Amino acid sequence: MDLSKIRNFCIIAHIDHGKSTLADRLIEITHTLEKRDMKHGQILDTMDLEQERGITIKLQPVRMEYEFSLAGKPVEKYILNLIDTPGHVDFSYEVSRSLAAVEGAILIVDATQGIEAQTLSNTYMALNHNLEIVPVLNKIDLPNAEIERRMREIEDALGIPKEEIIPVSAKDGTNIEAVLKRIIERVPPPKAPLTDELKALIFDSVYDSYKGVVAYVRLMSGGVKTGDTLYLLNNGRKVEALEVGYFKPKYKPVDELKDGEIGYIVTGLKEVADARVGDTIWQSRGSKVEIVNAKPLPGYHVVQPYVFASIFCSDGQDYNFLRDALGKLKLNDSSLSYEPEHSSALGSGFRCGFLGLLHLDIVQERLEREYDLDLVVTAPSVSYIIVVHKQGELLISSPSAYPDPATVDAVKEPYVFLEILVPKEYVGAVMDLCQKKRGVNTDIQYLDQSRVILKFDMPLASIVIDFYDNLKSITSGYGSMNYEFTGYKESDLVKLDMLIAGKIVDAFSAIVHRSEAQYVGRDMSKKLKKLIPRANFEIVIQAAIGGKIIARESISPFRKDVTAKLYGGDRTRKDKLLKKQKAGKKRMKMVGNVNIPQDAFLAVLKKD
Ligand SMILES: Nc1nc2c(ncn2[C@@H]2O[C@H](COP(=O)(O)OP(=O)(O)O)[C@@H](O)[C@H]2O)c(=O)[nH]1
Ligand SMILES: [Mg+2]
Repeated sequence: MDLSKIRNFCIIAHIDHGKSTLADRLIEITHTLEKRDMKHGQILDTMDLEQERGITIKLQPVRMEYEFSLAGKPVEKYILNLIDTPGHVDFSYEVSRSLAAVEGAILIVDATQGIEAQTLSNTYMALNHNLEIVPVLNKIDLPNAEIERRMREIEDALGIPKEEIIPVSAKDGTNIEAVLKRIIERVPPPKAPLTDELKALIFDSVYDSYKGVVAYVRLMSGGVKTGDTLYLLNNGRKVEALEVGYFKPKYKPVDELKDGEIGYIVTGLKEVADARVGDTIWQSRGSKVEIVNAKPLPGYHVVQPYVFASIFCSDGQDYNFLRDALGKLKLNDSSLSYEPEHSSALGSGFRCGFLGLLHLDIVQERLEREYDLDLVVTAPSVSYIIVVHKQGELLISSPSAYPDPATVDAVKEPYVFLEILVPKEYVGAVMDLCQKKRGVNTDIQYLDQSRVILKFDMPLASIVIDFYDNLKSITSGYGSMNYEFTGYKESDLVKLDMLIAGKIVDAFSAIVHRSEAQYVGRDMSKKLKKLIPRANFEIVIQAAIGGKIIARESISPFRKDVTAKLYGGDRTRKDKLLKKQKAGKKRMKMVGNVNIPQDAFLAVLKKD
């Protein structure tokens, strides 16, 4: 294949600015799919969940062909490989992996919204990868589109000359052809390879129930044919290419994929973890290089989950179903982690790790819908590093793993670089919110005359619950944010225990900042007081840090017998009431001599 006829690019933008819709138009105009095959909008959002929620979760490649006459040359056929990406911060790993597989990026900005937090972070990422950026201003059909103003904004904030920005409407198709032409003109073709070896970068790896593990690859050098014997350089495995092909956007088998192209290889492997993203698929080809000397491509850093929650089945459902369902989800989602956990209150379940709150939400929804499970999911928290006296560091993802406080020298928590974009009149409110959440402001920049970029050094724990909703509400919906994990930092954190009738109830333990412990302890005590039924003795509820009580509530005993009111003869009524009480008891947990209803656990622990 003539490399000069190939263009590889991705589409990046803040969420909802129109990436998937623009991809639809490009697919149409190049006749990659016919109109009748485009049953719905955002055709590259292939999962049901993506369609229903109108968001892109996974990257999705598609190959298009387009005839064009470049700079007065005769009309020639170009191969265009596009990768659509998700806009939400939880899935920025999908974006960074896509960027490493291409030479250019269409950067979309919504003409009604302007630059938002992910616009900035995505642009920086694309520039870091030395990609040619094709700027597009979308939604110009809307009456509130501010074309002039937004173009100036892009010029000022991103340094992209106004004349280069292509105004389009992805919805009604205005100016789409101009985008295609610009890509062919500006995005460089793949570089000529420096070696004869086959080197293919795995930028995604998915599990298909018919094909097994399919590696999505960018061929950096060399080609690959069906039936070839190949090697994975990082894990040393030998695989056979059972099928190779490209994306239309469905799998389209071909005999051979060539140098510079984007396509897929069916590997015969059973788990996506075996064809890990970032690994290099290799073959010596015409070169004399032997596998021991072969150099893998740079690949990707491995992402770690930082947000954790426990998942349990609700009453009467089988734990084994949940285990199998998680196993199947994990086949296609290598960033999901889980390990078994037992809670005295909620039974057997799993402690699961996620990339963020939306990821957690989506996993929960997929488990419930695709596997028909009814789940209890606990409120999310983060992981901590505990420095244990004379023993070193311990990474824990659940407060129940917190060691004896007497042995703890220090506790570290995950921090993020948080970037918030707001109209300037909201700066004060955002500063207040972030300071309350232990954030430290590190920078303030004006994006233009009316909008400001605020940067913070922020504990991740402060933004995992409610933060985004708070930000939206204090900024009348105008604030947008992006964050990036920066590392673990020592903080004054303590383990807060809840005691009921003198006994610690594990499920209620939490790791909190010392300055917040009193407030959280009081709040929990009050909540539990409302939720735990009276007994014929006083029930004391306490919050404690390492044995020191910091909050206390008590539930006074009742004196009356419940059945006392039911005077005399009516035996059946009395029986009914006793039966009802018994049924109620089933969903109680005994803690010492106190019955705690399951509902109390749920009310305190449950997410939402
Ligand atoms: N009016 C109008 N709406 C658009 C245009 N492009 C996209 N949209 C709408 O904006 C929303 C988000 O689009 P989508 O392509 O899913 O955005 P993505 O998150 O960047 O992929 C959808 O409701 C689209 O129908 C456009 O040019 N004009
Ligand atoms: Mg999308």
